[in-house]
Amino acid sequence: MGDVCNAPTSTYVATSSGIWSDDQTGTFIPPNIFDGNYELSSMYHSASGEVLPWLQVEFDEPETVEALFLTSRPDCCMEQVNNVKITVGNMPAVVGQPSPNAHECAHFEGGIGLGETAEITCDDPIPGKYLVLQKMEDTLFSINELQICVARKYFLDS
Ligand SMILES: [Ca+2]
Repeated sequence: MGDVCNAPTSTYVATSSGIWSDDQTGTFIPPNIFDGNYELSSMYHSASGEVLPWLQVEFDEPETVEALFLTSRPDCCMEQVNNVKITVGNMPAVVGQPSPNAHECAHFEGGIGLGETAEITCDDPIPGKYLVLQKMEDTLFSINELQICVARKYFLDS
């Protein structure tokens, strides 16, 4: 998909360090959302019975999050990306909860089609080290790909 962010002030951030969840189903592990692969085999999928399933991303260094491009699984179950709260904060999340003092970027109601990509813009750009996407209901949660747009550092100098 390439860099979909709003150049030159915004850029895609690739995370090499932290991405995790409470749990997942089989091989549908959290790092699958950053592998650039949009096939069904490469999604993240929560485990059955999880309470308010969530994904957490730890940036290599603090970033200012502006927008997300979220792609759903291609085969079925679009409701698995409905009702997701997106927060950014400086403290890691505790299990099942957003990080303490995190700020809400957006509440994504969902409603996208199979394998479609939604652009989700934060109400305001939010600085932080951790991004949490949390399903606000006790239902299955899946994402195929996620691109995170952050403010480009020092872009005025270039
Ligand atoms: Ca993927």
